[in-house]
Amino acid sequence: PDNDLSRSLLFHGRHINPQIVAGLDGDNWGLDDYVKRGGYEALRKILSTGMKPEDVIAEVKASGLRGRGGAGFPTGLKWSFMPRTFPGPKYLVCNSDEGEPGTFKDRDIMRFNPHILIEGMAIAAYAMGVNVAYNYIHGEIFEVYERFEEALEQARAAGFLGDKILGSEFNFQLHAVHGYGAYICGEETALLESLEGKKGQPRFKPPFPASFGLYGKPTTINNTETFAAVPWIIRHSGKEYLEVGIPNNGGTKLFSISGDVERPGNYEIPLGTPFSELLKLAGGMRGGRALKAVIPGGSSAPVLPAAIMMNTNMDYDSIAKAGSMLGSGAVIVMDETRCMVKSLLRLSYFYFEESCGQCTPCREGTGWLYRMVNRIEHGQGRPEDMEVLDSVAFNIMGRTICALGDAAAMPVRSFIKHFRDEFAHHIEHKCCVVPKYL
Ligand code: L3W
Ligand code: SF4
Repeated sequence: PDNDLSRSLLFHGRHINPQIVAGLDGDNWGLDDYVKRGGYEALRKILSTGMKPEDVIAEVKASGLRGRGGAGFPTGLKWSFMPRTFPGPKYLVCNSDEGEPGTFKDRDIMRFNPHILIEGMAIAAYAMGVNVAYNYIHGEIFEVYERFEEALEQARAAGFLGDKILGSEFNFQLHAVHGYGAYICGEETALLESLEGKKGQPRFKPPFPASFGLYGKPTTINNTETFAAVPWIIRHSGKEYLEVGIPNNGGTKLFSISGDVERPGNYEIPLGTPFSELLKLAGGMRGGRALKAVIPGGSSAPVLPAAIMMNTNMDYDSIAKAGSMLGSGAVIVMDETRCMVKSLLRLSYFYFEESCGQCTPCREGTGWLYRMVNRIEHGQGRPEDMEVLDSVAFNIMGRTICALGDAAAMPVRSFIKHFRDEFAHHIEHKCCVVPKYL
């Protein structure tokens, strides 16, 4: 519910949206305010009580925290993949290369609460026996990069980063890296290539980064929001975090709501909250118009029609059951005036433009998809186009090095599945089904 702010774990106990944060930006993101809110207590707790690394991992496992970057992979399990003893360095990497259309949450964590990320990464490093980490920040986000650098300076000066942290034997260096602005650099192995100074192109998996990561060394990569959830889990407990959400979907999640709502922005809610409540938080549909469709988890997730969304809860399992993905939590809301062909055209162009070109099905297929949707939108569609579109999308899926191929194909298949009539209308009548006066 709108007034239950006690469950907001990441944003100082507030739901954040552009209206609320106006005027707050810059006031309370710094170290002193973070410490006043109980910040760095979790790190202090593990270092002063000598909590064992494996106990930290066990707590994260108990929390049910799942990766917030898109895949929803269990975080504690991922941490346990890191070899405990390894001759040579191991690395920790934060994926702040937020580039998924519709997603704008990680930049707000770094903008409004950067120390929560630093603390979360320090705890993760302690748990996995890592001494060096990097935060790879999307290349098109400038002021957030600068703020994070400032927060790093504050943390170093206060002894939360560096050698012998808080008088313990734990050494931890964290560096910010400004990325190159390519969507594909957010794919974890492309990000590693980019960090190494090479062209950001995905590697084959396996081997996974846990065994062959940065400079070929064991590496754990998590999303910004995933690390940011960790201090709360350690300060309270994994069990309490799990109980905030629902089984197998622990804690809160940030949802970036964009599109046809009254108050777009980031909202932090417990996993398992009905979509209808989230929509209410965002002020409802703009202008009182009817809801037509929702992309519930960033542009890579299949689109769902209103009737399904209004009966679905916002958690990994419910959204999967409804036929889509929670992904990174980017909720794109479309009202009755939106043309589904034009919407798909925008998405298809994005994937065509961002394909790194390594594999033929993705490099060529994204171009075919884009060009076909483009001609349908512009009144030159052919009767066989829908079948060809579906077949091209089907043939990309599962046949590429990274998930971008699937991400390009899934929206196409879901738009045609749920809004077939609109595509047929475009092809037959060479115009849009949505009345222009709406
Ligand atoms: C060791 C194993 N590690 C899996 C690790 C793996 C990775 C994580 C999840 O895609 C999704 C994608 C986008 N031994 C392992 C193992 N791992 N098995 O677990 O792996 P995976 O392959 O399921 O996913 P991924 O390649 O990380 C991510 C979707 O997210 N997406 C993209 C969002 C983009 C943003 C953004 O711009 N900020 O979030 C949105 O839905 O399509 O499906 O770490 O190494 N046996
Ligand atoms: Fe590059 Fe696309 Fe292949 Fe991914 S699927 S490696 S983006 S060509």
